[in-house]
Amino acid sequence: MDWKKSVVYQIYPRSFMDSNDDGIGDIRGIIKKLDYLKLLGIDIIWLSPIYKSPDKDNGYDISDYYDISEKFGTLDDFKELLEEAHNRGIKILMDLVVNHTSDMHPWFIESRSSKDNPKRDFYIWRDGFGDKKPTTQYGFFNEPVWQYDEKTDQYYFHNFAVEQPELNWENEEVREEVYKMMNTWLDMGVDGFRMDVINLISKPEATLRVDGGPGAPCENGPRVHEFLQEMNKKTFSNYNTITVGETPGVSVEEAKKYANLDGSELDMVFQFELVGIEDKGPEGKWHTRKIKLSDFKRVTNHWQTGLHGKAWNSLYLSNHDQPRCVSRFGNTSSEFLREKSAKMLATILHFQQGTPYVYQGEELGMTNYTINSLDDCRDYEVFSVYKDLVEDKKIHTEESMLAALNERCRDHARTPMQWNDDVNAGFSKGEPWIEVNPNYKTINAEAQINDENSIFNYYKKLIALRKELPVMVDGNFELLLPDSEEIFAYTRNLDNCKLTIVANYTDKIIKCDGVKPEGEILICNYPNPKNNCEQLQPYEARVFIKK
Ligand code: TEU
Ligand code: CA
Repeated sequence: MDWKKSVVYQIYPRSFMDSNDDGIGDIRGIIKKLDYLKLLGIDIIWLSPIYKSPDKDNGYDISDYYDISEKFGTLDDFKELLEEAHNRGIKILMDLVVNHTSDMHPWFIESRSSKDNPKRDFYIWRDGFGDKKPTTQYGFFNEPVWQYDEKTDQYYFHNFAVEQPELNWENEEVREEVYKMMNTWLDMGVDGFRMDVINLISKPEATLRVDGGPGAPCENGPRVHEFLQEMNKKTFSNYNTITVGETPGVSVEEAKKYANLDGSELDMVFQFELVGIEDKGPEGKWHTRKIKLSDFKRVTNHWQTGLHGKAWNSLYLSNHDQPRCVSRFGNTSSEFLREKSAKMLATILHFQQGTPYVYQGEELGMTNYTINSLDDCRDYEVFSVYKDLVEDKKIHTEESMLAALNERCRDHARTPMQWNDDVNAGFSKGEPWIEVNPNYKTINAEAQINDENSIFNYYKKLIALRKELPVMVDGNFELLLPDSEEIFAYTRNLDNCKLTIVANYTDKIIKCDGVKPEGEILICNYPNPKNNCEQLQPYEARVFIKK
């Protein structure tokens, strides 16, 4: 399948479109909006999880891999969505969450019932170290990774919520169950998978040791490539699919194995180096520091040149776990700068080599909302992190934590899609499960679709250009002015075609004599740009093409 020319659009179903006014987005809502996505020009939809789930982590805790959550609809609704999408030439990727299940999954209910239950070994159980946990390790939501279970006097392992126990991939029966489930969805016509934390499935010994010591993170464990090659052979290589692995902590060297162009594992992976640049120290990602442009470019360059000709990049600045990219990397201090910086960011991203991902609302320049207190938040992570950093470890005060939440909380991405200026932004007539960003009166799809200068129509152009210009897909990448804290510039070259991408990353008018672009203007986020780079307007992005 031609995923190298494709653009993926991520839908977070509970916040996309509500068809029955219960305040929760659903599958029939997505069907209603397929023409909108067709208009934007995307090729593939990635659906965040829609399976049965107690929703401790918004569907990333699955209790039945074979059925659809009643909140989102029925299996028949899903089959209709598949058909309607396919009729429009749009593919659908399901979210595959198989590092862990819900604690309400029948396997776990059985597993915890007794030490000799046949499903005991489906999960990871260990004795304590004396009366302490096997290790003192903390997981992704700032909670201890070992949870005591009184019934059998042992601990089970979880990197995420307590209600997300981790599957034991060493057990062949577990792997076979997962492959069987994947093939069921592939047989139904699903076009592939986005694989949740797929590089955590093989746990290194140092993670699971029982000595009360610190433990170790379980990224890229010893058997992960063996497991993925096995999965590849037994499932998706027998179909025409697209696969993308979510791989926190992956390095360029590891990514070359996961996303090797030889097709032995996955088509591509999400790296976290870029979105995590500043996430150092005991507060992790919970800070208010901004990323330095030179760092941003260094990481981009590392991945662009590192994978070129060897593996394939996924390009993203936002998803359901990240704050809104225009708020984080752009400028929302005025309507004008929001529009310019949103288009500038899109330009920088879409001209790189890889498959671009557009997260719902990004194409409208949707922004973070204001969090005034914990009551405004819905995400499990907020409450566990607050307890750890504010109450237990006192690394944050209430105020500094609130400031960090306003920068980094995952709920920023999860407020409802802004369709129009009607009640609840046209998302639902009922009370939405999470508040609508009040700026929907000005920022909404309806206002942008018919405005030829809108962010929406700018994305539409970028998406269309990828299909027209082989240099966007296959050209090499060369970073210009690596040390500049004002300008993001690079070239792409293929055969005799050259693109020069130049962007002003500041809110000021600047001079840019260090770049001598060749050819004609291809696209720009300001009207009537000059055919040189001598002066750039705030957040101006110009792309030149020489054929
Ligand atoms: O995310 C895993 C992940 O590594 C992070 O993006 C994580 O959400 C973040 O670091 C927390 O601070 C995936 C899903 O995308 C996320 O929504 C789930 O909560 C998580 O796995 C567990 O399934
Ligand atoms: Ca609904």
